[in-house]
Amino acid sequence: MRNAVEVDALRSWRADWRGLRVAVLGLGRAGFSVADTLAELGADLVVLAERADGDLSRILEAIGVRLELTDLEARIAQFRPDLVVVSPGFRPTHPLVAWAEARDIPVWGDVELAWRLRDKTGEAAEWVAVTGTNGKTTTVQLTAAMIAASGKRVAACGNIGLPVLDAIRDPTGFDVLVVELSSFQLHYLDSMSAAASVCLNLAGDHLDWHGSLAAYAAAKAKVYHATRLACVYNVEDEATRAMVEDADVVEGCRAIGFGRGVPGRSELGIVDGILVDRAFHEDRHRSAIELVTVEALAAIGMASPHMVANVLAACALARAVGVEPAEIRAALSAFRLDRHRTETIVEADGIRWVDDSKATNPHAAQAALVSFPSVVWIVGGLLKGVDVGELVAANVARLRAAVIIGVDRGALVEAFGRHAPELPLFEVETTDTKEVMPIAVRLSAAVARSGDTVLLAPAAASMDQFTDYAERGDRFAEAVHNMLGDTADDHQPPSQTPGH
Ligand code: UMA
Repeated sequence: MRNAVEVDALRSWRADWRGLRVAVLGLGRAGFSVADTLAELGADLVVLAERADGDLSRILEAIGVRLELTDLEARIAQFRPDLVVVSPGFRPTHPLVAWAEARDIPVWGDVELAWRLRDKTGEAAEWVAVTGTNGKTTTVQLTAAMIAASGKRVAACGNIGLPVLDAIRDPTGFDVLVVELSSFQLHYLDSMSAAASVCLNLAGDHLDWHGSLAAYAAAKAKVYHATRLACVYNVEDEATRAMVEDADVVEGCRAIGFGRGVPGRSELGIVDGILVDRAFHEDRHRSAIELVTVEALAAIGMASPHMVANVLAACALARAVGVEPAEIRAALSAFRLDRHRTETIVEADGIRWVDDSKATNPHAAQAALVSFPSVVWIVGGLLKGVDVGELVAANVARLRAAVIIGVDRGALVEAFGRHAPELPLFEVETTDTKEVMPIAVRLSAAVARSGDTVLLAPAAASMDQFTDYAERGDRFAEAVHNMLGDTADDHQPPSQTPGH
């Protein structure tokens, strides 16, 4: 057995992990990367999960790691771990997490473990850490593209899909990791000291997991802890500035603001349609340097207010780690947005069909809704304990009708009843995954008029009826094409809606 102090001293790939008794909670992407890494380091492991993917279970067996799927509380007690490493999906109130905490057994997330093992290839990569309620993935991709344009070896990892431990163990070796961090991962992360960090914005999300908005905000604020060079915050979101003010950072670390207005000193902003830097620039007291024009962003479908904010944040992070303005411009001119983010599926009979399935919370849905003047809104799914009343109230004027999908329809029906009693409202009651979108699309088509946008912006998670937001968006697009009677060959290629 090793005590908590001995476990805390394990801070390098070359530390002695052999024989350390570790219970790994969860066998998804994160849990597998943890088990595989610790097996390589010679730890004594058990993986505990309520459900597990068959392929991963077989690989685990092949590398000789024990997996338990039942009686988990009894198993963890029998095993008596020195350390618990938890997957992000486990809530802090989960009985296995509570069991460890009650016994002062350290509980780390997979990213905490990755931080401690980051020196695997000798010299550790710099970390650039990105969180926020919305825009994380796009900002991570933008930042990574800018850093790559400067000639450095860079990986985008974390919540974006590639576990950080996989990036650390990649034989290529990286100079910089741009790490997307969810509030779940941040909750279980304490040691990280990033070169540059950002919380893009803060709005209610994942309240069921965290228990309260205060707990969610506290998790997000941890992104700034011990940052070395630049804490980047959103000047238009007071909560993010307050997080930086309260953060305990390495001496000499700068606070850098970004916003869509004219920038003050140590800020990035916009002057006469040009994104400029008044932060990482010798003469910042008197002048700013040009990064890119809003017009150039419009050409790649990234001129909407929230996209411009993401670009500014990415520029701030990239500048913090030494990327030059010309390299930023080169990266942006080649950049393409991912699918399911205000993606125009097709325009037919004056009606535009738009997939923003990525809008898994009200804040993201709001960013999509403001882009269109007249909307038939397909909304709903798993609301995760978040209140949708404000979102409905703020958008009544732009709505032609609403089509409600998902399991949490009651809360939406109630919100529309209260804030938009006159609005035509349709409910899709089926629970059959294959049927939801065809019905929603038919209902939308019946009510949409020329000039309208039919917008899938659910403001909710997808797991009640779909595998993930990508499947939800794909089924929407398929249903639209089927209804319009076009064939796979004459589908318009996916594009982002330009200029909003
Ligand atoms: N499990 C339990 N009990 C629980 C929760 C999970 O037994 O209460 C087990 C499941 O049986 C399964 C495993 O844990 O074996 C799944 O773990 P997980 O839910 O933590 O998911 P992973 O596959 O490990 O993926 C995680 C992130 N998932 C979550 O945060 C829910 C992925 O983010 C991330 O890409 C991946 O690690 C690699 O870092 C996804 C996500 O939905 C994209 N993120 C949320 C979001 O973006 O809104 C936060």
